[in-house]
Amino acid sequence: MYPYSFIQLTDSNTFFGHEIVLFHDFSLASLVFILTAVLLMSKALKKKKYVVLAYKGSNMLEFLWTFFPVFILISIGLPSLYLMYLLEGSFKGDLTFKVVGHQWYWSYEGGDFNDFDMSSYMVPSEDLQEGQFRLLEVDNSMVLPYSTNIRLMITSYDVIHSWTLPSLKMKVDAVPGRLNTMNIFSFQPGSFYGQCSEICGLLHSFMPIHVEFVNWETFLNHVTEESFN
Ligand SMILES: [Cu+2]
Repeated sequence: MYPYSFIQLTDSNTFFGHEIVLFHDFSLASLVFILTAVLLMSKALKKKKYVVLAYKGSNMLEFLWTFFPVFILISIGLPSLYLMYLLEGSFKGDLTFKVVGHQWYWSYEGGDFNDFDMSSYMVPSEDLQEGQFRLLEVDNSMVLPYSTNIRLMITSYDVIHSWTLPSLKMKVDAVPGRLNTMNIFSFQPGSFYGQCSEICGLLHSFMPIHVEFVNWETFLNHVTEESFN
């Protein structure tokens, strides 16, 4: 069990996910530091003990109270820019899959091995088997090989949806008439769940995402042997 998963961000299973979590922790630490400093200062000022009656100015003090905020802003801004470029960049990778959002299900297309186009609907609560997650299980989950760079192309058929996997730190808007790309990578096998994250209508809450990361052998068997609708 991962003890902090319940109060912290979920464990990231991808490289840039670690960077995102680090950045989140660092920003939060900076925020707490600033908040504490401001609170202490306002508390100290309220006591009237520190009111300066005749203040002649100090270049050193002015330098410090300019330098420290600028330093904090730069130390937050630089990693933020770095992350932005890291996440924006998409490359061809070893496999390409297309994700299409519909009202209200996802469909996955791929042409690397055999052309397939499968729809992925939520399993209704009454059909759930023991151990399955309510509102998260789908009939056809996306099966991908782990430790492989995969390019996803995300678009929508009708309205804006958002393809989201918190455990992989992925969130890409599916916009009709536009093809968004993002690379997906997991360094371990596993089962990851997500939900549409853009209010898209009546059944918005009932179009979950389920991605299974398996080894290449299982993946090839899945892609070549099964017949997709
Ligand atoms: Cu949606």
